[in-house]
Amino acid sequence: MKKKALITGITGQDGGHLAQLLHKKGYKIYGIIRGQSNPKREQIENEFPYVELIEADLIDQSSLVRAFQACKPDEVYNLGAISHVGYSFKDPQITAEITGKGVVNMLEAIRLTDSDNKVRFYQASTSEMFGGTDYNRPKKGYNEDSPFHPRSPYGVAKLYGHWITKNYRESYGMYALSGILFNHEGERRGIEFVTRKITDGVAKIKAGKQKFIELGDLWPKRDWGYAGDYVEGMWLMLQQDKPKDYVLATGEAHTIEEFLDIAFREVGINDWRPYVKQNPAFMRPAEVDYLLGDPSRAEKELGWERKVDFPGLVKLMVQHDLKLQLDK
Ligand code: NAP
Ligand code: F7E
Repeated sequence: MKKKALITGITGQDGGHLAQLLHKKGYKIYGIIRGQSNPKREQIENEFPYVELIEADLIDQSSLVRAFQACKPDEVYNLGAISHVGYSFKDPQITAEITGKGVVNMLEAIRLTDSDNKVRFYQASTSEMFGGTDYNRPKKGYNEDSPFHPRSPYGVAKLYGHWITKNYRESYGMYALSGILFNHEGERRGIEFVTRKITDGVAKIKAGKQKFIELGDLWPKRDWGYAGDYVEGMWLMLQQDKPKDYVLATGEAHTIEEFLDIAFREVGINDWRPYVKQNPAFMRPAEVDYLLGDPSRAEKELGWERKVDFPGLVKLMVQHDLKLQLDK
């Protein structure tokens, strides 16, 4: 019998990588897609013909119950969210509804439909929950026991999702866990995130289609890994005997300036400064200065390892975006 997986956020970056991974592993895959006429439906149907799409929405509990009844999954990956930190300041209430309350809607839908208590549930938690606890950061980076101090409506909503997942595990004995993932990027990353905005801009500048890139603050540090490596970690977490939360990170933090250095050099430009303008529109009411993760537990207990390093990630993204420009 094929194992069945249900993925929310199938149209997003991680949803795509995870669908590819689970397909290779022989899973039957269901993906939740929202909206009357989601513009990404056609793209998903073409790219992942093996994924069966189910219409549902994280803010509509009854649609989730119907989805679970329809596919009866063994594993559930809850990747759906308003995931853009900057946007969450503009629409904090919808962020709370989807990114926060959406998680309890999923857990309740499982409780109502899974009478044998067999479903394994993965919640997409985030390093943004650590946010402003830099003063408290262990030398090796944040780990599963570090204190939380979210700095955005997104981080606050994710913290609710994190604790309600733990609460359902402790209250009902559900196999429910959270992966606390640090930033992960790649060729499927949305254009609204800083890494892809830079690599897309660099490719367009190289192709003569754009003159400069407008960015916000350039000094924040992030622990950036490759999304393809991180979905492997998600899957490994759900294969363990007992549900437990894990941090996935690279253990290295870099500034946006360092990202710019490598990205521009990849197209032969040694000084990016003439090509980058700062625009306060891309700055946030509260910034997270420095995120560094310690993935020791995942490495030791799951045997997880990241394969793509920081320069490799930047180059992979620039090369992908250059190819897109050449193909146009
Ligand atoms: P993403 O590309 O922004 O994808 C988000 C997905 O959520 C999209 O498929 C979107 O569907 C879906 N969604 C939004 N609102 C929904 C709703 N009401 N009902 C159902 N689905 C809805 O995010 P990602 O980078 O793949 O990240 C996956 C998850 O990991 C997210 O929960 C994110 O917060 C979390 N996370 C990401 C990172 C990272 O660095 N990427 C790190 C830590 C945690 P539409 O196409 O319909 O909008
Ligand atoms: O910002 C700065 C920005 O939006 C990174 C999400 O996947 O990872 C992601 O959240 C940094 C911040 O990612 C621009 O202020 C400067 O300091 O690419 P980002 P994020 O906020 O780290 C976490 C782990 C998640 O969980 C989230 O879902 O870059 N920055 N200039 C900019 N950021 C953007 N987006 N655009 C700019 O122009």
